[in-house]
Amino acid sequence: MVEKKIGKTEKEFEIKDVTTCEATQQMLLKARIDGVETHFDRAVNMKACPIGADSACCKHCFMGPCRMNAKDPYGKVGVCGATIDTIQARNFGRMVATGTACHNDHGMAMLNIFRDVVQGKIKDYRIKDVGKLESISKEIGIETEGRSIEDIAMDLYHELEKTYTQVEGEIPFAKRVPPKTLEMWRKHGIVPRGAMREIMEMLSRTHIGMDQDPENLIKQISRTALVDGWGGSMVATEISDILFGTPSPVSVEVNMGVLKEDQVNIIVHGHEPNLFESMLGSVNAPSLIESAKEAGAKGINLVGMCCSGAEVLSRHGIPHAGNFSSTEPVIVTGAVDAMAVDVQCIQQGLVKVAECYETELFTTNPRCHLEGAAHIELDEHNPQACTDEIVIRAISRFKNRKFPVEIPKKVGVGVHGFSHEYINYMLGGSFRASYTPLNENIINGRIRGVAGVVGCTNPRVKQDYVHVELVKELIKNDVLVVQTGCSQIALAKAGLTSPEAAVLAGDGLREVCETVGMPPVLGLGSCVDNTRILIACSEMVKTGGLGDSIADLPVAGAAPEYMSEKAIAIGQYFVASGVYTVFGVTFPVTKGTKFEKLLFEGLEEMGMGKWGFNPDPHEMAKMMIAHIDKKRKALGIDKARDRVLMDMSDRRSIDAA
Ligand code: XCC
Ligand code: SF4
Repeated sequence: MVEKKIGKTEKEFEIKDVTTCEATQQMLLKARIDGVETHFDRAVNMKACPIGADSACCKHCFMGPCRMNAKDPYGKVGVCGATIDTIQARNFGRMVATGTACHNDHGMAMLNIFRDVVQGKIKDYRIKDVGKLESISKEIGIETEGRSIEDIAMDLYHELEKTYTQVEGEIPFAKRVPPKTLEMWRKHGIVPRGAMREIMEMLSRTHIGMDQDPENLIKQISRTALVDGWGGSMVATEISDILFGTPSPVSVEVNMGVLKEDQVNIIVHGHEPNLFESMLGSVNAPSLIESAKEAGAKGINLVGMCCSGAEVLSRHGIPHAGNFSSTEPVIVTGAVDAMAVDVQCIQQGLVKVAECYETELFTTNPRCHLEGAAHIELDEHNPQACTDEIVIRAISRFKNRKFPVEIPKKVGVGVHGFSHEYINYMLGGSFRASYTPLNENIINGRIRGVAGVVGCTNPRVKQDYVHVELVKELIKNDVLVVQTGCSQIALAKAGLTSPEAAVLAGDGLREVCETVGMPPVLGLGSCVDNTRILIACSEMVKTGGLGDSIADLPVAGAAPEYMSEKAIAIGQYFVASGVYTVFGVTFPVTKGTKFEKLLFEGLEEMGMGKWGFNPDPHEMAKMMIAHIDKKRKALGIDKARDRVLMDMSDRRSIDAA
C-alpha cells in the first residue's frame, strides 16, 4: 500500500489496524492521499480522557467540577461530599436518560405521524399492516371486534401516547412483560409510568444535593431504561411496522459496492423511516428519473446507512452502504451525489468530508441541523417536497461531478428482515405459528441458547472485527444470534447473514438452520428494533419449558463496539429485563468500586440480569456461553444437550460408514 501523509493528521496509523472492512480500508487510503480526515484520524489524535473513561468526574455543580482519583477511588470526595459511587451512578443515570430520550423522541415522532395518517392529515403514508394494528391493539386491551380500522387506530394512538405522557400507572406495553418479570419490577417499584416523567425524575434526582444513594439511584436508572425498551423504542418499532410494513426475509446487498458509478447515488442516513419512505417515492418518480437520464445518468440509486438503512433493508430490501464508521469514508468514493440525514449518529465531521468532494449534504429534521450543511426541512404533511428537492440537487451534482470516482467493489449478500412475527412463522410453519419449535430445539440442545449482538462501531476498536469474531464464536458453539443496527451490517458485510453461513455453525445449530433454510445470524433491523428481541424473549417465556421469567432464559446480549449513550440505555433495559449483557470497548465505571459491583453482580441478586465487560471477542463469547450454560443447568436441560450432540455424532458415523 502506498500511503502518503497529508492533511492535519499528526499521528499515523496502520489502516488495517483500525478496520477490517475492506471497503473502508480502501477509502481510508484514498482519504489519506486526498488529504481528507475521518473519525479514525481524530480518534488517534484525541486520546480518550482517562478520568471521564472511568466516570470519575462530576460537573453537576460549580462548587466543582470535581475529579476523583480512579486509582484511589475512596481517597477523596467531591466538594459537596459526593462519593465516587454517587458520582458514577449519577453519570450513568444521565447517560441512560439521554439515550432513552433519543429513542422516545424518535418513537413519539412516529406516533405523531401515525395519528395524522389516521386522521387523514398526512396523505403520503397509509396503514400498511392492518393485521399488526389489530393484534397489537388486542394485546393492550383495545376492543377490535366489529370496529372500523380508524376507530381502532385512534384508540391505539391514545393508548400508546401514554408511553410518553402518562404520569401515574404503568406504560401500555407493560402488558407484554412476562408476569414474573413484571412482578420483580413491581417489587422494586420500577415499572415505568411514562417516558417524560421518568426522564424528568432521572434528571432531577441527579442534580446536586438530590439522590445520593447508588442503590436507590439504580432503581430510577432501571425504570428510565425500561421506558426506552418497553416504551419509546417499542412504540417506534410497532408503529413503523404498522405504517410501513412488518419486515419479512429479503435478500439484500450490503457494502460500498452498492454504489453505482453511472447513476445518481443518494444515501439516506439516520434513524427515522419516514425520510426514507418519502425518498423512495421521489427516486421512483418518472419525471425525476427522466431528469437523471437527461443529466447522463443511467438512473437514480438510493441506498441506506446506519439505522435508517437497517430499517429499510429489513423492510424493503434496499441496499445498504455500511455502518456508522463508514459514513465519512463512503463520501470519499466521490460517488455520493447527495447524503440526506435526519436524526442521531450524524457526525459533524461529515460536513467537511462532504465539502471536500462537493457531495450535497442535507439535514432534514428540525431537531438536527449541522453547521455548514444545507437544511431542507421535511414536513410530514408534504414530505416529497423535501425529498424531490434533494434528488434534484443530487442530479445536478452528478452532472457536474468533478472528481474521479472510486467505488470499492465489495458487496455482501445476505437475508435480512426477521421480525419476531416471522421467526414465529418460520419455525412453526403457517398452520402452527409459534415459538414451540425454537423452545424445543433449545430444550433438546440443538440450539444452546440465543444471543443478541447489537450496537455501534467505534474508532477506539478495530471496526467490525469484534462483532464478527464474537458472532462466529457464538454460532460455532450452537448459539443462535439475533442482530440489529450497525452490528448487523458488520456481519452482513462479512457474509454471515446468508443461509450458506450455516456451515460455520456448530452441528446442532447447523442442522436447525439447514432444515428451516435460515441463516445462523438473524438480522432484525435498526436499534429501536432491539425491542423485537424483548418480544421474542417474552414469547419464549410464554411458550413454556424455559422458566417463568426472562432472567431464566438461556440468552445473553452484547454490544461489542458500542459508542453511544443510546447503547448504554439499551444495555440497561436488557439487564433490567433479565438479560446478561456484555459490552466491549470500555466501560464507564471505576474498577473496584461499590457501583461497579452493583452493576456487575448486585442487579442479578435483585432478580434482573447483570452487566459484563470485555473488549476481547473470544473472551466475551466465553462469558456469554458460560452464562447460557449456567441457565441451561438451572433449567435442568444441560443433559439433553449432551445426548443430542452424541446422537448427532452417532448419526454421522453411521452416514460415514
Ligand atoms: Fe448509531 Fe443506530 Fe450505534 Fe449505529 S448502532 S452507531 S447508535 S446507528 Ni444503533
Ligand atoms: Fe463536585 Fe458535588 Fe458539585 Fe459534583 S455535585 S461538581 S461532586 S461539588
